[in-house]
Amino acid sequence: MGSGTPGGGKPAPGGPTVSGGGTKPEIEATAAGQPETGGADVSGAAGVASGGEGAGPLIVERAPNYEVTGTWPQQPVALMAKPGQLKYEKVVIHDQFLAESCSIADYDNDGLPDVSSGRIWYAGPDFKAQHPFRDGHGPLPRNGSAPELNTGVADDWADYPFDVNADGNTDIINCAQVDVDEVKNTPNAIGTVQHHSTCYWYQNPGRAGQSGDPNWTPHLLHNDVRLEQHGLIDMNGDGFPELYGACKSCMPPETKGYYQANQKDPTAPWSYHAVTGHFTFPFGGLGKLHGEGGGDVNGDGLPDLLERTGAWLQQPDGTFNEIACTSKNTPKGCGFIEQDFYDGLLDNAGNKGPSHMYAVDMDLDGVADVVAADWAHGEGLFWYRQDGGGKFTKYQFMGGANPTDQSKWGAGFSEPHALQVVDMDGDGRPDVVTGKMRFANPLGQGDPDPNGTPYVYVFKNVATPDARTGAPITLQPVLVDPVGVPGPVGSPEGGMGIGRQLALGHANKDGILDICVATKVGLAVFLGQ
Ligand SMILES: [Ca+2]
Ligand SMILES: [Ca+2]
Ligand SMILES: [Ca+2]
Ligand SMILES: [Ca+2]
Repeated sequence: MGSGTPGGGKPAPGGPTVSGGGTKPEIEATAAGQPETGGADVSGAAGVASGGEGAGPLIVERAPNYEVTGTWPQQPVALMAKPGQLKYEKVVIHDQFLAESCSIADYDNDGLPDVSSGRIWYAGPDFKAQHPFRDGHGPLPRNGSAPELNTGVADDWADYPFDVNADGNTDIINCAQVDVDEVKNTPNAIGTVQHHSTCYWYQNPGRAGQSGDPNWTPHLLHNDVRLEQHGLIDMNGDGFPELYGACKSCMPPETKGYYQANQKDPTAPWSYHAVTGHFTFPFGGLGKLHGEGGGDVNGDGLPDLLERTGAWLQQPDGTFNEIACTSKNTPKGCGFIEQDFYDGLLDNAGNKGPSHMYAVDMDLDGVADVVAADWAHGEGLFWYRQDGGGKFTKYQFMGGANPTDQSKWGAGFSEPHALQVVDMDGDGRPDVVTGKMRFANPLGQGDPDPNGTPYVYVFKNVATPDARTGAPITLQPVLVDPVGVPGPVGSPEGGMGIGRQLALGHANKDGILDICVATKVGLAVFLGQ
């Protein structure tokens, strides 16, 4: 084990100070990852915020939500989820490299979901009308040449829709890339490119204020947000999401954890809560780390943090510790389940790890399992079945792009740099959505099969045991893109692939879950049928 081994790290000094700590979330024990079925008429779905001092939870009316994610299955959704066939209609919005992430929400409150990506939101239902809402950059180079290590890096590595200030207008949380000097390196700047390692939330002025597409007011969320995967997760169960990531210069420095808003002052910066011990950031201190996520691993109703070396268990008072668990809650109050949730092989840099990680009950036995790729720039998809005592058995469900693996698993690609776990077809069983990120690194950086087809797949969770591995379930690949005779790789017809983050939700109002990807190939929505 290299640097970053928690055993060699320090406990998070002081422990996270979770305001409103001890607020135990009420989490339904229904199939995790399944979209909340909120009824079709809950526009204005209420979020619950702990606001008043000692006054109990404050009900806040937030804008309706159209996205779903495996790290925050309790979030209310504006539409009742309906079963689908895992067949998709592909809508290519554009074919440029403008961003590596997208989001689904109704930004103009006309009742029709829209899509945002980078500095622009695209109005539904056809996503043709473009509405810039911030500075940023135009098209970036994406032919795989070496300089693209710096020039081919978008200022949108993750974005999320959320009505941060509870005014009924959905805002956009945007996290930039982690370490490239954007002033020197990012071409086609439009105004100010969002500074590396920052997350901002952009305040939606509302429909009347959107006329002429003025820039939305930016509010700095935090200026030190590293690691290549982020996601929303409600760590304290108050209905307001936290954002997971890693901080380089917070105190203590070089840890993985999460960022939390002050709901009483929504424009204030978010505070960082270190969860893990110290990790030596790779490449002389860069934040190019991989693999983070979360979910309720030990079934106490409190979300826990996942990263490549194990699961960090949130304690009832909101703190974390690195006392290793030998079995469930043994010793009492233990906070760390040591388990490599990646290939565990040494890498010189220490940046290796999975992509987005989830604690979801995959085999519906009542115990949360973990889903993780082996290496975001490599090959192999896995889930880890947890027994009742916090021990994990690792099951593969896809390998690499070579013919032998393709034949064995029914699919094969490298670089699953973004991943989601959600019940996509409404059968109550959580499915896995991922694909290949084209040119996650430019050529010559050691990424396998760099010119391979950038696929998008849903892995359908079926109750049949997997004869190949002995797993109690099978994750069957269902090809989303490209279907039919593919066009040239690098064009939308050759496959969109996935970006740094993918979004699942309702891009139209038929209730069947859709997929949004923003990649070096372009921006597309896959409408579930
Ligand atoms: Ca709309
Ligand atoms: Ca708002
Ligand atoms: Ca929260
Ligand atoms: Ca399970």
